Amino acid sequence: MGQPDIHLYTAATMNGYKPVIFLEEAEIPYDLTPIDFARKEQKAPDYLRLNPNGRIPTIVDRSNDDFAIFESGAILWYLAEKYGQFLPEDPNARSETLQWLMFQMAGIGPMMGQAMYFQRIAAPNGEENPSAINRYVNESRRLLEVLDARLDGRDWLAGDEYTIADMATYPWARAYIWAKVSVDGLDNLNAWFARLDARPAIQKALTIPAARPGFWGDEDDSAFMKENAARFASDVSKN
Ligand SMILES: N[C@@H](CCC(=O)N[C@@H](CS)C(=O)NCC(=O)O)C(=O)O
Repeated sequence: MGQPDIHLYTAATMNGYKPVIFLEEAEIPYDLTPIDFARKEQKAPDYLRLNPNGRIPTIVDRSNDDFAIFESGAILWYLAEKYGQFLPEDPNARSETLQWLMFQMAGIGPMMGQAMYFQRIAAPNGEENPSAINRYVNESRRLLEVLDARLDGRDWLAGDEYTIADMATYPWARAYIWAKVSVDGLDNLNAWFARLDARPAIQKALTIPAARPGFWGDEDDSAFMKENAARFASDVSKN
């Protein structure tokens, strides 16, 4: 057997899990290079040629002249088109999928990312910023309420099927414990979490390239929190 078409560069983070979820759900063969942030592998010149933003994830499609794709939303979109899965054909359902994908990329991800940063990295490293914490936690909660309202009477975010919008949104929204954002009273959202938690492909994907149970609140996170904050200590001191 030759090499698989798709080569994935990723790490065990919310954005990093997204392409893994697609590839596992669609049962597409792929191989993987784990990127080690502690060694700054995401900033290495060879990697920056693939991903000018110096972040993960990235895929390279060997069957398409080693075409490289960065930005996790664009990666999911590319894979969905290449394999004809998880992106509806119907124009309106397709547009809805892309609307909710953009909502995740531009809203849920950045806001919950900042909520995490100020509480899980800046504060333990001696930078307390209550007004930033309030702003990002409140905005994250508001966005999760938008998801909850959208999921009223529906199983999935777009059209009537499971799509790349669900795949993109799940790792971020599901990490509400790690972001210290409450989902109390958001019954539709919690039911959607339960539907996705139960999928074998998701369970597998969340262990690749490594499991991070602290993100989902499945373990005492104090050791994980300390280790995570220490990895970013030098970035904080540069601010
Ligand atoms: N908008 C980008 C964000 C990617 C991103 O922020 N990745 C983080 C991990 S979730 C990363 O690579 N962090 C390492 C760094 O900032 O150096 C995407 O969705 O792909």
